[in-house]
Amino acid sequence: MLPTRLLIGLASLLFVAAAPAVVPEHSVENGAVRLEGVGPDNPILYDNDWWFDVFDNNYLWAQASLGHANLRGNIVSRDMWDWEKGYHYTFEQCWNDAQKALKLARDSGLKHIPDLTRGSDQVLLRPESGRIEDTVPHPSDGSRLIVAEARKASPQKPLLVVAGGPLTTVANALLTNPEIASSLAVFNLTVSDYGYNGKDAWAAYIVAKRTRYVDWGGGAFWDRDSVFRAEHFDVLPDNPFTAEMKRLIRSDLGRANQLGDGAPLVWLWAPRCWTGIEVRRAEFQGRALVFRPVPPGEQGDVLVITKSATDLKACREEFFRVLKNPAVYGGEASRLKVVSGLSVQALGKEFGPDPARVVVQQTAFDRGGNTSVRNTDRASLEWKTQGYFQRNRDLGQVFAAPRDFEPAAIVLRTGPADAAVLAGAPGARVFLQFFEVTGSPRIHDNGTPAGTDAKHGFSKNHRCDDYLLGVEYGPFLVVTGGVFPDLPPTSDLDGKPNGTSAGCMVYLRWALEREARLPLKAGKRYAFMVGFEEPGPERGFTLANANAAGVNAPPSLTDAHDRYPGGWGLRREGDGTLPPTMIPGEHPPADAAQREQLYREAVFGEGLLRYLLSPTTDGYPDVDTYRDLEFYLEAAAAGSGANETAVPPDHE
Ligand SMILES: [Ca+2]
Ligand SMILES: [Ca+2]
Ligand SMILES: [Ca+2]
Repeated sequence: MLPTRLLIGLASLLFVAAAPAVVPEHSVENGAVRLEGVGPDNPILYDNDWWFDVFDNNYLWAQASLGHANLRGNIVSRDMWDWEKGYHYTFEQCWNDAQKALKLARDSGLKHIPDLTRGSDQVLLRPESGRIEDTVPHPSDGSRLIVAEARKASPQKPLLVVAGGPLTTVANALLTNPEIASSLAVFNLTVSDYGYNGKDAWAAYIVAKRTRYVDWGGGAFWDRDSVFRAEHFDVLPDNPFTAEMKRLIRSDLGRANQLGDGAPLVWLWAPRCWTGIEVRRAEFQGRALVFRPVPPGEQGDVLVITKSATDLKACREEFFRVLKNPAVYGGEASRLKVVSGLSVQALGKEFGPDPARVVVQQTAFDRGGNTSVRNTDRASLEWKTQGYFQRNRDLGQVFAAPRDFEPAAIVLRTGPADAAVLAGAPGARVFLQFFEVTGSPRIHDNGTPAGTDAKHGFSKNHRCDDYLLGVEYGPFLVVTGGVFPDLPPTSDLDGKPNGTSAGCMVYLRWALEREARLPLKAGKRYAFMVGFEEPGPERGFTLANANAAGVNAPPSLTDAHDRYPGGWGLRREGDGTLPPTMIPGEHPPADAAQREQLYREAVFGEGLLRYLLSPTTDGYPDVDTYRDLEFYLEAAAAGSGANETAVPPDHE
């Protein structure tokens, strides 16, 4: 006889196996469909069979090129047409199609498009028993990529798989690793009865039953010429990537396929594209997957967006809003290079700048206060009763290049007060980013000129809410791989100051390997910025700086109070929302959607989204307009070693 505990275990296993699929949490707000935990910054995997019969990859890759999509991979799955007769197409035909599409995009200046990954090349066969768990899986690099990315995601912020081909690769991931189901949301246009992407119907059935699934059309297809016509594409700039789209829309295939498998993509960035949603039940019938209406009071499996609940004009507008943006094909975002090659070294409390190496410097610093860089993990974010989670922050500084040079290192200094080095900083990975700064700064007094009180900031002085307009920050280089040195923390693991100051006022040299150096031009303005690459508990440190925000003088960037008229301080906070959403209370709001919004605003965007978020002088509650970091920007010394001279620091 089996022990009771094992019997209970078996019973719960059986229950899990027989449980119906989870219908994605959804709502319709102001005529637009919303899915809980799904937004444009979720990680995305794109999975298709053919790459020149629809425009989906064009739209998604354009978003990736702009840095607006967290695209984690492109999977090629085989077109399963006529599989019963030995397959009509080979896997290699689909693979070659995808390779051609990728080359076309890259040749046309698009950046940040991940390489291709090989997905499934054979259908999943329905087992005799009809039970999903009896299906024999055929894992591939593609299904393993889905598993790996789903493990990094969460039920609150799932991995989105946008599929435009058979769902075989996704189904394999769910068969080999059923535990990823809750961190996944899958979108497809299946079109039964046994046509289009529904040819591996058993795989589609597995996905519909095992994870959150949204189907556009529910079995229907686009009407010819209904979203796009040839003349709509005239607004696009001319390059090989757009020429191919202009060709396709003039063909019978393009006129028939229209938005193809791309309905979920435009909706993700423009929710008004979908105006309504239906819960349906997925059933395997004969050899096809069908989406049945759910009788009142009974449970469904999947969400269906019907053609009549799709705003075709909104879909078209969103598509061209993105594809006509010249930045897609080589703008600011696509200039950004991310390379490794940073190392950070603690120099001690004394530092003698070497005049032969230092090209530009700012030596003044305030003797109190915490100006923090931090990247706190979600679970450890501090709640502020004013109504927000304390936001993660990168800090930086604008400077003017007095001559042509290649920066080889920047020396910065930890701050004077109790948050100088938090317990989670030593050993954490850090980055150094550079921007080109264009335009002419103008101070906006935020409606509080001299003689009135500031609206935010740590004092009521009128300067404390002033920010800068008229400048743009073009990111061009991120150097990763630095490790924060092993300085003694100034607080304990609970964030309580421990009364020590060995980590305060310590100089740190952020040095760039030769491959990570780029030339700067005399007379131009640039900025640098530092931060932690990954979030963690108690992950923060402060930077020494001089701040004239508390000076009761008229707004000016060049008066005697400004310690460095060549530039100003900068920050990047959370997802960049300004001003942040505030829902005051002793505790975070109970409403899950509100809480999620506050989390989203407090943490950095994923991947490149963070590095492409423009910095600003306008933070909350503090501004950097009148702040200058203590910094020493060093050029590579021609033919000399790295030894320091013993000149005392130039402090005033
Ligand atoms: Ca397809
Ligand atoms: Ca003001
Ligand atoms: Ca300044």
